[in-house]
Amino acid sequence: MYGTQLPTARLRQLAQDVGFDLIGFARAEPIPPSSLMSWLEAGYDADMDWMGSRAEERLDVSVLLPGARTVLSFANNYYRDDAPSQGSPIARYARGRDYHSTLRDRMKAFRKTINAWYPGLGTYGGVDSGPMMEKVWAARGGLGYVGKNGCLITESHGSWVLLATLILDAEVDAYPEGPVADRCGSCRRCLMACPTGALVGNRQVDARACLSYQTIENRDRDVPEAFRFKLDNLIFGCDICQQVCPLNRKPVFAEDERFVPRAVASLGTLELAALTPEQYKELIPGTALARARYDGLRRNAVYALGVARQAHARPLLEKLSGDGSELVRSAARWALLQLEP
Ligand code: B12
Ligand code: SF4
Ligand code: SF4
Repeated sequence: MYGTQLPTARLRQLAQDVGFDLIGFARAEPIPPSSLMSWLEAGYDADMDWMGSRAEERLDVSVLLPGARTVLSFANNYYRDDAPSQGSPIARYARGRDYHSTLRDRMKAFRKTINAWYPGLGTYGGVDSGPMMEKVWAARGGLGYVGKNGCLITESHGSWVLLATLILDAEVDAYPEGPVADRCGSCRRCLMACPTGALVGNRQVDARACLSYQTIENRDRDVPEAFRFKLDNLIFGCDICQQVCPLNRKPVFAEDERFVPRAVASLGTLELAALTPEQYKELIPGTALARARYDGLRRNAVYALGVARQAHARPLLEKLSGDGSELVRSAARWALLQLEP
C-alpha cells in the first residue's frame, strides 16, 4: 500500500483538467456478491461469459490490484440533441468518437500526472470492458445511484454519462458519508416503456431481452423474431429507458468535441443497410459502432427496414437477400416477408 493519503481536492482538479465532468472516491471494499450472483444465476448475462468467469475480480478489486485502497470513478456527459430530425437509429452514446478511447485517453493523462506526483503509486484502470463493476463504484463514490432502468443516474447530468474506473493502492483524504438518495420513488416509466420487458425489477437488466445486447453483442446470430419487431428505427443500442426517465428531462448539452456526432449519425436505416465495405471503412472505425461489425450493423438495419415496412426498400432488400453474409441474407428474407400485404 502507498504510504500517503492523497488529497481529493487536487485529484478533483486534475480530473477536470484532463476532461472529466465528474469524479468520485470510494473505499476499495469487496462488493457483496448477491447482485452479481443472482443476475448470473438467472442467466441475464446471455453469452457474455466474462461477467461470470471474472466474478472474483469483479467483486474484489484487490485481486486486480494487490493493496487496493480506493476506487476512483470518472464520468463524462455525452448528451447531445443534434441528430437528424427523424431521429438517428444509433443510440446517443455511440454517435461521436468511440467513448472507450475518449475516456481511456483522459484516464491515461490522469494516471501519467499522478504517477509523476506520487512515485511508486499502484494503479489499475478500465473503461467498460474492464472487469470492474463500474456502476457500483460510481454509486459508492457518490456520483449517483442505480435507477430502475439499470443505469447510474447523476444529479447533474441524469443518466447520460459514461464511466471510467481507476483503482489506487492509496487512501484519499475524504470519502462520501453515505449513499446518494434514490430518486425513483414510485415511478415505473422505464419499466413500462421498455419494449421487450428487459427491465426485470431490482434494477437488473436481462441482457437476453435488451435491444442493446441484441443489436451490439449478439452479432453472430439472428435476433430472435419477437425482438426484431421492436427494432423500429433502432439499429445500434437503445435509449428508450433513459429517454422516458423524468430525471433526464433537463439534460446538459455536451460541448465536448469528442461527442460531436460523426457523419454516420446522419444516416438513416436504408443508407446503413446499403453500406458498402468502402463506406464502412470510411465511416465506422473510431466509433463504438465497430463492435457490431459490418455484417451485424447491416443485419440490424435490414431488420429495421422490415419493421418499417417501407415499399421503397424492396429493391435493396432483394439485392441483400443474395448477400455474401448469411446473417444479412436471412435478415433480408425476413424483411421482405414483412413487406407482403
Ligand atoms: C453488461 C453490460 C451491459 C449489458 C447489461 C446491462 C446492465 N444494466 O447490466 C447490456 C448489453 C444489456 C448493456 C446495455 C447498456 N449499457 Co452497458 N454495460 C455492461 C457492463 C459491461 C457490465 C454491467 C454489469 O456488470 N451488469 C451486471 C449487474 C448485476 O451489475 P450492475 O449493472 O452493476 O447492477 C447492479 C449493481 O449496480 C447493484 N447496485 C446498485 N446500487 C448499488 C450500490 C452498491 C453500494 C452496491 C454494492 C450494489 C449496487 O444493483 C444492480 C442490479 O443488481 C458495464 C461496464 C462495467 N464494466 O461495469 C456497461 C455499462 C453499464 N453500460 C453502459 C451503457 C451506456 C449502456 C447502454 C445505455 C447503451 C445503449 N444506449 O444501448 C445500455 C443500457 C441498458 C440498461 N438499461 O442498463 C454504461 C452505463 C452508464 C450509466 N450511466 O449507467 C456502462 C457503465 C459502461 C461505461 N463504462 O460507461 N450493458
Ligand atoms: S435499453 Fe431498451 S431494451 Fe434495454 S432495457 Fe432499456 S428500453 Fe429495454
Ligand atoms: S424512469 Fe422513473 S423508475 Fe425509471 S429510472 Fe427514471 S425515475 Fe427511476
